[in-house]
This record gives sequence, structure tokens and C-alpha cells, in this order.
Amino acid sequence: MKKALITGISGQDGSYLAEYLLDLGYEVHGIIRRSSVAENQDSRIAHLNDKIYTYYGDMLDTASLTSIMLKVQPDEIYNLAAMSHVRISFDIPSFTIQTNGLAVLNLLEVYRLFAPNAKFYQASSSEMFGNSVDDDGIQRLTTPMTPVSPYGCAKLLAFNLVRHYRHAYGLHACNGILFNHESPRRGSNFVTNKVVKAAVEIKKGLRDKLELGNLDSYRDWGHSKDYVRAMHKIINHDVADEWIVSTGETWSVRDLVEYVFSKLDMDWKDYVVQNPKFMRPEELKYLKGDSQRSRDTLGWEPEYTFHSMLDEMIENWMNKL
Ligand code: F7E
Repeated sequence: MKKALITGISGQDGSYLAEYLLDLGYEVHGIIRRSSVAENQDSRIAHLNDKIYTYYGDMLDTASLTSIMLKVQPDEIYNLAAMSHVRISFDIPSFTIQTNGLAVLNLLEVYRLFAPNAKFYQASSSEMFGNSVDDDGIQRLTTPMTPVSPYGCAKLLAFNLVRHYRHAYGLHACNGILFNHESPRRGSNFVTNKVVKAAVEIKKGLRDKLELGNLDSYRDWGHSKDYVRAMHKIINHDVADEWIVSTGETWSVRDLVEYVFSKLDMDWKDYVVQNPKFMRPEELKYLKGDSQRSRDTLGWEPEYTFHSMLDEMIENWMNKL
């Protein structure tokens, strides 16, 4: 039985990955951070409590990472822990750089010293590209990386460290450059779930407006469930490498809002207002990723479309509220 260690197991991706690996017969271990509201700690993985092993730890506490690594002796390490909100990274830039950047160095050291035969997956991000895009309007592995947020800068540091550790120490350390990915488990301060939740609340008479930031940015949105399958394929490919995971389609925030409100028989223009509070000091305007190599070499394909993903999220809030 293979053992997997997942940092960030209580997050959207961590919870779906845990389910996926359990189905494949893995023994699944995960690290969770202490929260003063106990329910917030494990709401996404509570249903797995008797199937997985969890440990308190923190990316900023190298001693905790060392003791967990020694105890678990994993075959596969998935580093999904991060301060994942791009706009908030402008408010807490130093914490973001430490958690998403420097702490990855500490985790790589712990991996190199205490579990060097394991395979390592790093959750890298399309935010690393910033506003770079090839002439054909697509980001690929060769597109320059010029991040436009503390979050993107930290992720780029971690990306380079992972590559460096692979080359310097012969470790099986890989980077998955994942474009945006959503689901009913997405935090409701990310734009997809924020829009869906608010639209359903308006439909049910629980509120009357929705405040958003920039409606003119474009994202390549996939489904988290599809993307965790890609993580497993990436880490288990013979050669450790860098991979792009994306749908290859791009939609604007306006397209997203229009679709969700019209699905609920409403006109978004009657309810959506812009609030500068939700704008970023520097915005990444456009993402569309080329994942052809991942599809051809790893045999990965997404199952959800942008619309079927949003339909699932709408249904989730219709049932919940
Ligand atoms: O914003 C715009 C916002 O916060 C998407 C993370 O998973 O993907 C995610 O980062 C777009 C941006 O995701 C609001 O300005 C407008 O253009 O949902 P988001 P993100 O920043 O793209 C990457 C790949 C990651 O790695 C990250 O961890 O929507 N937008 N109005 C808004 N965004 C938010 N959050 N809230 C608004 O009110």
C-alpha cells in the first residue's frame, strides 16, 4: 500500500486528492493547521475522518514538518498548502512569501534529508505568468514568467526551488502549473463561488446585490476534481518534470456572472455593482493555458466544462441555502 502525505489536505484540492488516492488504495496522511474554530479546520475532510491520518503542523514550523516526515515515511508528497488568495496576498505580502515560498524550501530540505526516495509534487500556479502571453494568446511552459502579485512571486520562488532540488540532488520533484480550478468546495471569497453563492441568495430573496471588482479579467477555469487526477499522473510519470494543467478555454468574469444569473432567470445588470475594494493593485488580465503535452503524454483529459462546473456549484448552493 502506497503512502501519500498531503500538506493542505483540508483545502479544496487536498480534500478531493485525499478521496481520489483513497479510491486508488493509498494510505493517506495529511497536515492541518490549527484554527480557533475547530469546524473550519476539517469541514472539507470530516467525512474522511476514519479513513485518513491527520497531524497538526504548519508550513512555517519546520520541526513539525520534520517530525511528520519521519513518522509517515511517505512514498508521495503533495505540497498543496498555501495562502491561496491572490488579492489578500497584497495585504499580507510577507506572510505569503514565507508560507508559499520560503516554507517550500524548508519542506524540500526535510524531504531531501529524511525521505529522499519519495516523489514530490509542488502546486505551482498560472499566477506565475503574470501578464506574459505568447503572440497567439496562450501561456505555455516557454512563456516568460513575470508575476504581478506577492502570491505569484512566492509561487515562482517555490517553482524554481523545486526544479533546482531536482537537478542538484536527483530528487523526483515535479511542478504542476495549474490554472484556476473551482468546485462546490471552493472558498466563497474566490470569484466563482462568490458569484454563485450571491446569485442563489438573491434568487431566494436573502440579499439584493453583489459587489465585485474587475469584470474584465479572463481566466481559464477548470474543475478541482479533474485537476487532482492530473497531480497524481504528474507525480507518477517516469520522469520528474514541469506540466501545465488547463482547459485551454478562457472566459471573462463578466461571462461568468452573465451565465450564473441567466441560469437562475435573472439579469445580472440589476444586481451587480463594482466596488474598488475588490480590485487588485496590479491585475493579471488574461489566462489561457496550453495543456496539450499533459494530455498527450500523461493521458489526462478534463471531464467537466466551464458550464457543467458552474451548474454543479449552482446546484450545491440551491440545496444548501
Ligand atoms: O479571481 C476577479 C479577480 O480570486 C479571479 C487562486 O486559486 O487561481 C486563483 O487566483 C478573477 C481575478 O482567483 C472579484 O480580479 C472580480 O481577475 O477567483 P480569484 P485568482 O486570483 O485568479 C490561481 C491560478 C491561483 O493559483 C490562486 O491560488 O476574478 N474578480 N471581482 C474577483 N475576484 C475575487 N476573489 N473577488 C471579487 O469580488
